[in-house]
Amino acid sequence: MKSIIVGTAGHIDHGKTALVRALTGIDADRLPEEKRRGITIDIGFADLDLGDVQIGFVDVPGHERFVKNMLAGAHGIDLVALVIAADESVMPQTREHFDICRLLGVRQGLVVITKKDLIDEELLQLVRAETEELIAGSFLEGAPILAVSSRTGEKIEALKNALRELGSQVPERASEFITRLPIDRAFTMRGFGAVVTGTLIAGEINEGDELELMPTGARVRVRGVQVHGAAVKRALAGQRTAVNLSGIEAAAIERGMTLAPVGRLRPTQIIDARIQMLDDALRALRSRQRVRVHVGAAEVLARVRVLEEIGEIKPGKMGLAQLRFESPIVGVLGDRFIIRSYSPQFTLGGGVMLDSVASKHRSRDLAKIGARLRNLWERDRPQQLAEFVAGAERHGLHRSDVAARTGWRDEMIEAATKQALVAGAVVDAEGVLVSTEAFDELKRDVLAEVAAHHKREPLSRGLAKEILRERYFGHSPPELWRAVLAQLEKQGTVIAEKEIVRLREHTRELSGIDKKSRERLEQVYRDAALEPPTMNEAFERSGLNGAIPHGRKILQLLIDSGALVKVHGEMFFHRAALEDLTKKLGDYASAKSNRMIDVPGFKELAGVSRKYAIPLLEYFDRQRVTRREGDRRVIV
Ligand SMILES: Nc1nc2c(ncn2[C@@H]2O[C@H](COP(=O)(O)OP(=O)(O)O)[C@@H](O)[C@H]2O)c(=O)[nH]1
Ligand SMILES: [Mg+2]
Repeated sequence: MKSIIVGTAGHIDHGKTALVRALTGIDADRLPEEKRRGITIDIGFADLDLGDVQIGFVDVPGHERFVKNMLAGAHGIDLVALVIAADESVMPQTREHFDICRLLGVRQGLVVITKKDLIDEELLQLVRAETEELIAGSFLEGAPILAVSSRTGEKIEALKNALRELGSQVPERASEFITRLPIDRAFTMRGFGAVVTGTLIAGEINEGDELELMPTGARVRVRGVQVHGAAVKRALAGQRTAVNLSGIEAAAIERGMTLAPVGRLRPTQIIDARIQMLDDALRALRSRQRVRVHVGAAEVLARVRVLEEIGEIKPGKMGLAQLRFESPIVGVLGDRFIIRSYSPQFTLGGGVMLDSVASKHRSRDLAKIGARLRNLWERDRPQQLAEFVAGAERHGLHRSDVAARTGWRDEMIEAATKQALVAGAVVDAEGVLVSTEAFDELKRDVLAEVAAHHKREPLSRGLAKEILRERYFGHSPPELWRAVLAQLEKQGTVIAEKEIVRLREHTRELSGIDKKSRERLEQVYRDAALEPPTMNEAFERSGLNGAIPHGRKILQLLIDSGALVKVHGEMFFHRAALEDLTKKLGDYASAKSNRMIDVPGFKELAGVSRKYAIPLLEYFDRQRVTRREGDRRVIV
């Protein structure tokens, strides 16, 4: 069994609500005011079981003042029933609703000419002709046009058959998208608490699910689910769904909010989109213009920034624009929306969301942005993913960032990522996706920076990692920095030590004077043997005391080359002295059966005072030459 949503559309008083009643027996006008005035003000619902096809009807108001409400119901429909009264034929809202359906990307439907009982065959032919003219060249061209009477019931059965037939052709809703229920009603039901309703446009909702109410992010739990007025364990995409929620008051929920899985969607106030203007839009879309945007069941005000060189999108034209919303919305790549003028209100056009988590663009980047956005629109999923990643430049994207922009399920993201990786468009930097281009650039910059450092300071061992990280990765995730460094190391171009990075080929070249200084400094330590001077004394003795920073670098060179060993703090020993002592310890041990030595014994053996004996012993412990046991050491 298949569930589809059928939306009515058409001018006021053309018999939409009467038609739904004739088909289903349900009066979709549920508000007392609607009943009193005999007009539809808000969207209403009814359902019809046609055996293999279950239809959820969304009946919309035709009055021009309530287009806003019409829009809250018109998104997410599978089929439109465009209703035209035989006695009035095509009227302004017939056109406006039909335009809206086209802009929302509705792909299938039929035309119902109502009130057949009021006119003769000749007039009916005229209405048919006008109808055909209206739908020529649109998705409805060639669709069934049925003349019926809701009053007499004439041709209502034929209409049901046509709906069943069309319904069976409606493609299954794609399963690779995360659950989304744009909310069109929220109310309190005594004994149950908060209930919301909407068209489940993707995914499924199960009893017991934990969901998130967007854009506020409030956590809610599903206490119960109803589809077509009956309790079910699970609602599926394409069904009119009522959800009983716990953890929230109905008063905190508004039409236009969206129920979604926890942590997947992201509230946003800037989107990039492709806009299609209506041929008869009263004016062009211009930058800084304030508009009403209807997305899902929501209506939000926004400022326009046209992303085209000419600075506007003329009636009948298509173009790119950024919308900056006055309050947060949620949406993903491919979501459709309608744009209406602020005041007086009329429909200007519609759009498709491309980047739903966009940032402001610089004018000089327009060409680049345009190319990117067009790719988002035209390409396949791996390329779309690569395009999002490229747009994130040196920041890269986590998979969750991709999810927020696309609404794809994890499996879809994984599949697209794999293909983008194989194509070489993106790099997986320890979980962060970054474009191959940005990754290579980062590597080049790091290399250049390290090389420049070596040039500036030939005696320095390398550049502090922290400086590099801050300079190039200050605003990107830490994974990216680690991945770039790891890659450079793997390629063998750089060597990363504890805190510094250097080029592999970097050798510190010494001037003639420096070479002499190094020899003298080494000699000072060699001569001092097991009683080395303090660092400053050593600099003094080797004539380096006038240039201490320089002396330190030379000292570091001696340490790096292994000539000097740091034993404790600023206490350095010449390696030869340590090797001699190690040998002496070995001889001492072989002469003793228990291989033990205490501090006085060690002082005597080494011929040093306690000041040197303790650091030396601790050094030997660390080197596992000795092992401490109480006051004494075992010579290992
Ligand atoms: N004679 C006749 N009147 C109809 C028919 N369908 C609807 N009407 C009447 O037209 C008026 C408007 O109908 P309604 O369904 O409320 O129109 P809506 O505004 O498009 O929902 C009501 O008075 C209906 O009784 C029909 O097939 N024949
Ligand atoms: Mg109505």
